[in-house]
Amino acid sequence: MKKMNIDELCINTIRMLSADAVQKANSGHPGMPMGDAPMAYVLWNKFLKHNPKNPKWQNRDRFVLSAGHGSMLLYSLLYLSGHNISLDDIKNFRQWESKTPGHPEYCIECGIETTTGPLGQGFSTGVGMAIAEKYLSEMFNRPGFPIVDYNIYGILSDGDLMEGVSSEAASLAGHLKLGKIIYLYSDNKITIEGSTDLTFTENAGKRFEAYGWHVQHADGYDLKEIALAIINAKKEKNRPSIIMVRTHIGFGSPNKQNTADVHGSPLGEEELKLTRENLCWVKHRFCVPPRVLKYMRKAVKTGKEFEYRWKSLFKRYVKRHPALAQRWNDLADGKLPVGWEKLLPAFSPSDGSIATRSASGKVLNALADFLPQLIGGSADLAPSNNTMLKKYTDFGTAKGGRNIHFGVREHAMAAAMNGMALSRMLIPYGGTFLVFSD
Ligand SMILES: Cc1ncc(C[n+]2csc(CCOP(=O)(O)OP(=O)(O)O)c2C)c(N)n1
Ligand SMILES: [Mg+2]
Repeated sequence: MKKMNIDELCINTIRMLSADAVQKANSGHPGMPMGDAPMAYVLWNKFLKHNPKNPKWQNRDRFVLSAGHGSMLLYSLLYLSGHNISLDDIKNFRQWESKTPGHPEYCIECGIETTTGPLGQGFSTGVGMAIAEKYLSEMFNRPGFPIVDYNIYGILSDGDLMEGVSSEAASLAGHLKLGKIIYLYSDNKITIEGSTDLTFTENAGKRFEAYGWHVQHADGYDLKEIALAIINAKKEKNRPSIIMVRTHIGFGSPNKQNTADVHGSPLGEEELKLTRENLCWVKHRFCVPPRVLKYMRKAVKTGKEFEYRWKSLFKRYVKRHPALAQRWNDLADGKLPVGWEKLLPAFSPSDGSIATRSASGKVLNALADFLPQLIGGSADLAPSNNTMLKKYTDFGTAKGGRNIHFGVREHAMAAAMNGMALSRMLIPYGGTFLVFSD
């Protein structure tokens, strides 16, 4: 076998584990993991701050595979970095009740941050995760105590950028200056029906610039260039970042690379064999070289250290800011203040009729002072939906503001609320008129 350096070995392991699992299931998407393995590897190996042995650790970076059809990429990364996904789980890809369904399903115990598959949703859910990060950091961080400080990373595909919901969410994220977002877009110029020449010829980078994003370009096979772009994106605090990464779907497959054929069906026994030869991967099915496992499992050690350092910080925080620390624990445990239900206004038929939106507004305002985790707004209908928390300022303009002006962006609002709820600390709400769902 050709001598490969450790990076090549790890990347090819991800590629071939993904292609083998899809072949065994006789169903799935090998092309995206094969093309995107290098950028995903750089991100997970060099940047992602997570603890595989405690995937719930609150201050972890979030990773969203918005292109959920490429699920085998995520499962390979989770397995290799020591999360609760085994090689047997990978061999069970797409089987009934397996941990590795065709598209990732929310399972924080396994490190899966959100369900994805409907294109554009992961992108937009990530925007909600960034809103949560900003709100929580404004609530809890004090000088010398960055209790909340994490990035929201994501991998996107052409479909993610074409879906309308991501345009709404991108516009909102740019407006709100959600600088913690760092998305890598797999610009492979292929979708199911063929070349993007058929459907998608705009200058997406310029579009994101116009939304107020920080836009960079990188070659999907130049690991240094990808790493540098992520470093730059981390430095950018006031704009969300997108890195337009030129990739090749099905990289390594001699006859299917750069074709739509490799998007959504197994390579086939013959092409799988040729791909192994082409990548100098004359190894058995589901082969994970021990060196690769050892190298990538260093995430277990670094993950423990990340969390340990954060816990030490939190210990000092408890002493210095005991009330805030108590609030943190309550929010993290999902505890509501004792007797909160007594705060609810009572409505009686004898008081006359009241519109539900008006009753809703009274309830929200009665609870707001006691539930700092309550945050939300409306898609430009606050005066009508009564979503405004009257004593509070606007999210994004004043520190600690909690009235979110979603703008006329109902789809983004819905997805962003999911992202906020996934913090498992906040209780988001959003208002519009149900009839618009028609
Ligand atoms: C909302 C939504 N519509 C349609 C689909 C079906 N679908 C899955 S992948 C895909 C497009 C594939 O192209 P791309 O997003 O570029 O992914 P790649 O083939 O490059 O991996 C489509 C239309 C979907 N998953 N979600
Ligand atoms: Mg594509």
